[in-house]
Amino acid sequence: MTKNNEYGASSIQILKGLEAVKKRPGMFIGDTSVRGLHHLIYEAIDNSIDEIMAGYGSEIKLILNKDGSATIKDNGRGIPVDIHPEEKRPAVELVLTVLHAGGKFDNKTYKISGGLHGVGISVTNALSKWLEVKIKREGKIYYQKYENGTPIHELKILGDTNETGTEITFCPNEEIFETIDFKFNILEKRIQELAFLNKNLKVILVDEREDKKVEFLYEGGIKSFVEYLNKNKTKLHDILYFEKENGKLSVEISFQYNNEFQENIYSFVNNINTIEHGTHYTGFCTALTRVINNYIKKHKISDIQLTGNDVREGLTAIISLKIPEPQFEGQTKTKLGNSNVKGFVDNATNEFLNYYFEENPSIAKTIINKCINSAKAREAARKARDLTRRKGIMDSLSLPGKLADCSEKDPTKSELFIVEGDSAAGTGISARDRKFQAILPLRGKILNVEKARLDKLFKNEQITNLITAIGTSIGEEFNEDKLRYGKIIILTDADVDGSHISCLLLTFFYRHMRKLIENGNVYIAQPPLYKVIKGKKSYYVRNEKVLDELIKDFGGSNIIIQRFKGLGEMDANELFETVMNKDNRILKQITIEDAVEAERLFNVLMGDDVAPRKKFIMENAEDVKNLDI
Ligand code: 0RA
Repeated sequence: MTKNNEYGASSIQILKGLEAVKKRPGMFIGDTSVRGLHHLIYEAIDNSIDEIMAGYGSEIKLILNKDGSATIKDNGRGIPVDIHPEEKRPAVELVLTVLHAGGKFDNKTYKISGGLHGVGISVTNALSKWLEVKIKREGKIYYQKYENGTPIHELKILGDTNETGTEITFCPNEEIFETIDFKFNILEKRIQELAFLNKNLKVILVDEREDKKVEFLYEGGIKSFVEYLNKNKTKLHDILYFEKENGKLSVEISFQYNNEFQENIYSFVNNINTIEHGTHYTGFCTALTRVINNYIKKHKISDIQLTGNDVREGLTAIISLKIPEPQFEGQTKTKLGNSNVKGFVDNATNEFLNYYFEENPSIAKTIINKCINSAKAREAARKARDLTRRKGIMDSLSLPGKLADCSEKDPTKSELFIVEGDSAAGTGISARDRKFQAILPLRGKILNVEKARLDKLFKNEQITNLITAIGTSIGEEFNEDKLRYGKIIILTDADVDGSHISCLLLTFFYRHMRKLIENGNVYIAQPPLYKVIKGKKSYYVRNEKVLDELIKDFGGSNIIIQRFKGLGEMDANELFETVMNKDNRILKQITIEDAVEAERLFNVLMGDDVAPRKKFIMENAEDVKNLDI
């Protein structure tokens, strides 16, 4: 075998099963919703990343075409086209039709990205109505087309070229997916993440449907990622970075403390966000706590013993591990289980931090002061919580006086509306079904928990009302079994102030009752902006676009348009019809697709700049995917 095809077709292991993919797509790509749909693109991109990270090529272009198809193009070596000796078919055809073939090419290095399911490009092919592959390699342009995963002609040569690379265009099968509409925002976020995780990789996303284009390239890699996450924050020192490799495993870690109170550590394995962390995260955290405690003792700074929570407060970090055979565990299969990783990352962190602290005593001191302050604040929070508990505020027997509770005690059947303003809450109380709907009024803005420590939270009446009504408590004491309402529905005016209140509440849930968001308990009601009355019929309208369409449809005559400036302008019947009646209300369920996005979002939402916040709310209020009608 010649040098340039030493990884060629003969090393492909053959596993049949595209039929299985079509029959049970969920097994291979998770689901057939928006998430699974985008997975088709990730599988293709992952192959290109492997090629580029192996040192061949420099950029990936993702194009969303006008006809609904997507193109993934790289300037790597091109998928091999030589004929497999046993199968008697070109390698590319096997890559595209045989399950897992792509990953088995190269046994010298390992396939690192792989995607969450790591199933290969043949899965994308199996779930596409059609797919075209174009390969530039060894002076020629090769081309083949597939329908429903099967080639419709042999690999042909289209002409000559002096370039190399792979281009795959596919159209998802609409009989398999709930939707085949690729979302620019989802893809943008993912390719930016990939650009952070793979330094110097250039990724371009072009949306031909809307004439939009973005491009990412980070020379700093995960250092740039930390810089991005800490962008609007007060940083305590320059970004730290180290990497270590032992032949099999390789880890890169970058981190920086800010003056806030949240832990923002994101861990990745083979470019996949491990939301539930695992052994790489544990290795890092264990070493961090130990090195800091040892330094405090060695330099006789204090006799305090810091906990993991103390040293992670205000810490923004990215942990990126590459490992040949990751084992994923946990509820969402995003927790790394490989036990040898813990010691490896612990050693690497230990080595770096000890050295760094000895070389940079002033930064060591800054970090240690921050951690000691966290420990003191944690103690103050504990005292405040004990005091609150002693006074009985957190006790479910003493529900807040403002809460109009429902009679239903089964949380799976009950709902809590958190309503902006006393007057709207009053209307809500008359409108609701008191059997299963409870109302908690909120007056004005609530505390911005992003900027407050726990001790302050427990002293704030609005917040303690919320905590007691919901029943679960917060933070370390959070207990989801004590949840009093299965649906927690935020109901605010459809204006900027209302959006702001929603954001503050979401921040609160995100930071202190995250499980409720993860479990899908939190919703935002979508009150209408207008009521359009024509004759005896009336229609509620939630955005200007729909209003315009209605006025088109009705010819503009003999109609009455009533605009609701706030919830307060609706009567009980209107409120019932639009946000409380299960038959026709619209609720947006809040989900944490991914913690990185949530973090970015909360920075956008909680920043001083109103414009991006407003834009987000407007965009998401129209998101019909998550509507609960
Ligand atoms: C296996 C071997 C070689 C390249 C690739 C796979 C490859 C796959 C994809 C998928 C998308 N883009 C890709 N680029 C490359 C190298 C074979 C050789 O030249 O020796």
